[in-house]
Amino acid sequence: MHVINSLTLVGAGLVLVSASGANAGNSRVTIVSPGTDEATAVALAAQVAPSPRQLAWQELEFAAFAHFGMNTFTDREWGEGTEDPALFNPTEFDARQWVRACKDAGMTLLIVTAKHHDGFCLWPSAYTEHSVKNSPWRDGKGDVVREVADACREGGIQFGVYLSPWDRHEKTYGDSPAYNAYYMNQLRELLTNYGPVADVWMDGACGEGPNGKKQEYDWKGYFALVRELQPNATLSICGPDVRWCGNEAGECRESEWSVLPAFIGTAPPNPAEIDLIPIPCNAMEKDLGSRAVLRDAAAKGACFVWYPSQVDTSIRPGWFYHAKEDGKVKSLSHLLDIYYGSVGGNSQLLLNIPPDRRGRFHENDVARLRELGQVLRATFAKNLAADAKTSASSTETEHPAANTLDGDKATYWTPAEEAAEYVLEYDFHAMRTFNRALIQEHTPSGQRIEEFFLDAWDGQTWKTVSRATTVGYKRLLRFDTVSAAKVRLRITQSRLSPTLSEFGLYYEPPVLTAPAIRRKDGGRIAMSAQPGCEIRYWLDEGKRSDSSSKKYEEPFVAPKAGAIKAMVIAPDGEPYLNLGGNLVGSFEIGPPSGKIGNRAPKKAGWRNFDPKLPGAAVKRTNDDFPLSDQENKAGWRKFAPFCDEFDGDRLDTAKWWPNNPTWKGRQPGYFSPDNVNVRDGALHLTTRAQEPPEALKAEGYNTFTTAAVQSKERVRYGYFEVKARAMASGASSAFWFYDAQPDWWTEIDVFEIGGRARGFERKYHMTVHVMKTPVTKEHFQVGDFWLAPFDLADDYHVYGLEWDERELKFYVDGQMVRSGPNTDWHQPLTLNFDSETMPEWFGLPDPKDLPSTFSIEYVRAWKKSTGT
Ligand code: FUL
Ligand code: CA
Repeated sequence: MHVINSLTLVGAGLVLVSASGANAGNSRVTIVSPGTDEATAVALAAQVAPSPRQLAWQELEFAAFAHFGMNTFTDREWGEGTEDPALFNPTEFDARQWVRACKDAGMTLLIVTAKHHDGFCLWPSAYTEHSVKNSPWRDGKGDVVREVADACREGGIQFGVYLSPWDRHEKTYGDSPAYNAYYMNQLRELLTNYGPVADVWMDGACGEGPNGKKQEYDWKGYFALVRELQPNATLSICGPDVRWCGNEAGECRESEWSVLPAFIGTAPPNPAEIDLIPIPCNAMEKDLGSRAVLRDAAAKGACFVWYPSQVDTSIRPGWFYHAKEDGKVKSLSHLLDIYYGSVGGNSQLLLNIPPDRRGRFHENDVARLRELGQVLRATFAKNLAADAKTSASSTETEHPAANTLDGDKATYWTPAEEAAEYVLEYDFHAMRTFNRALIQEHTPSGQRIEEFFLDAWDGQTWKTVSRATTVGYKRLLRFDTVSAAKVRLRITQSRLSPTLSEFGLYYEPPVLTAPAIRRKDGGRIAMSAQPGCEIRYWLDEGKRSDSSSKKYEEPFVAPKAGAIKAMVIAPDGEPYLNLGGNLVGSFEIGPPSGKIGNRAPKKAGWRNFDPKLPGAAVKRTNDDFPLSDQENKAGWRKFAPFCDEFDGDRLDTAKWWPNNPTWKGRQPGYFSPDNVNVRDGALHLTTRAQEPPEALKAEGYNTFTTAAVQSKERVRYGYFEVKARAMASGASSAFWFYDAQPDWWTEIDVFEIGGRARGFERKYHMTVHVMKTPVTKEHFQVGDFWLAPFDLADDYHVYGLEWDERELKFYVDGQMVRSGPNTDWHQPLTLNFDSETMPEWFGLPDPKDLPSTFSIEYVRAWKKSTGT
């Protein structure tokens, strides 16, 4: 450790250093005179801090780049500058769609290429004819920059511009003063006409002008103008605020220092000018800020400056859109690697998404951004260490360790005195399971940590979970899942005293993906999926196929032709993150030839029973088991995620939606959340003679509002029992299960009751549907009804569904009324209660019967102890 107290005079720089050195007033530059020793150099570097502008920029964390322009239409990466403006003609330009996709991923800033190297301007610049104003797009009246700026503001993200200094179209390029004036005129347009600009991105590319002369860029003039017009904007890459990480592949350094030496061995700049001049630094150097680098620079004399890293990379191989790269969008795991390396490695991530010729982000990119955002949100939703009890090996009274858990970057821990090692302990007093950690330094005090360890207590000893070097603004750690009741952070190397503003532990759930299908040696077909998951597969030979799935157990001999498709099913309790994407894998065996499997006649095996209720009704002796199995012969165990006694005064929104999130109801009845109530120990779904919202009229909703409740989780197999009373009107009362995935949509309607619909008063309808499976779009259903000896709307009855891998059984008041073989219902489904208007089945409800209410006293679910 290197402590310096009070005043230290170092060459031209006069630096105040407190004992801990933690000081929010630190400046972003320090001048180090030649011959300064290593210890002094390190202490000086430890106190260099970001400017407020840099700090705000760093907190943006994740930014979007949109390379769009002439190259989009010529399928090139670098244009010549001779392209005809008439080529620029996006057909469905939609900047709001860009912003939505960025927000889905968690991005907070969007930078658009107002002008790339070809000189074509995406705004109608007054200084050139080479712009959108001479394109057919929006009859020459369009302005991409305006629409992007507006969409960003509307969407609540920041807006930035890329303005290439290199210009292959402009005639004055190469005639230095004239071109510099041209460039600054364009900057002035962009920075005065489009509202706040958060970042001005300048690239250093520089070619010869038409006169054969090399253009000398007037960086100082450009920067001064940006400061004048947009004082809060950061100047990136060639500018003094933000440094290029050194590659465009998204690769990150393990030790990323925000403080580095510049102007090594040359006359140091006036510190007051540091925000206005280019910072000489070889961004591609492997090591920019280690002690060795500081020492060598200090020996020659240098200037230590805060110059943080930005990782810029594209979601596709190119910066611009090329249809041939539609299949080359970076994978989710690759993007996560880049995210953790950059945002989690003391850099800002600037990820490029090239809009296509429509002027939209392509579907593949949009889907990937959404997935990325889903994973990040699922991971960082909850700091699992937030309620830990903290302690530290040493603490400065004003900066206790609890400051690292308060969610506030401005508050921090720092030790009372310097030591060889600092230990912070987080005790949860209960087991926590995690696989990600977050550590942040208080950068307004400088960047200090050089090495640290994260250890977890396994009950007997401390085990190191992860080790890393620098932290800076943010360090994210990834490691295999750990369960522990306490962890500790050991800082083993630091410049001056370390500071720590935030600490967090998180759990990233594994993502559910389609099974992998391959042919093994010997020709048999093998499949694999994540641990604990089940694989169901189908054989598909085109038109007719076997839509019922088989469970994959072991490699099997493949049929001669057709395709094999397989879907993954996660175990209950959703330890996997379902991104809603395609969970079906497929494998082509060869051209179809003949039939593979024939489905059994659909009704085969279904049977009705007539237990002559209510005389034979079963008496309840135990609430813990299904009414049909009061002695629990089958070994049922309550399955809490799908149980609800509805005893409170509101719907438990952790479990249920107060509507159907993907369907508004069967016209004319509209599912209104206002018609869902929990009171008097039951859930009530009401249908009313009431006009739905005006805006829905066009979609055919009128006259009636009805109600729906859907489970947030999905479930497969088990025993499901409700005690319910159908509504006394012609609107339906239904208890059903379904899920409509793009490839797989099945449904089990446990009951659909017509209540007071004429002729339906006693009919208890049970129907199972297959809407589509990965191999067939052919819809079929098997349905029937049981005629009750009572009106179903008169009283509460107990209805049950027993659903396992082999069979489906339906119960009323504890007695079986129907059963059938489970040929097709192996998909995890949502549980639903609803009331629909059924104009073609029950007829529209008679307004005299309304409002009417379908009430559910409880829903209980069980699983067999064996798991099914
Ligand atoms: C580079 C440019 O040459 C590329 O075309 C792209 O704009 C990238 C972000 O910067 O230097
Ligand atoms: Ca804090």
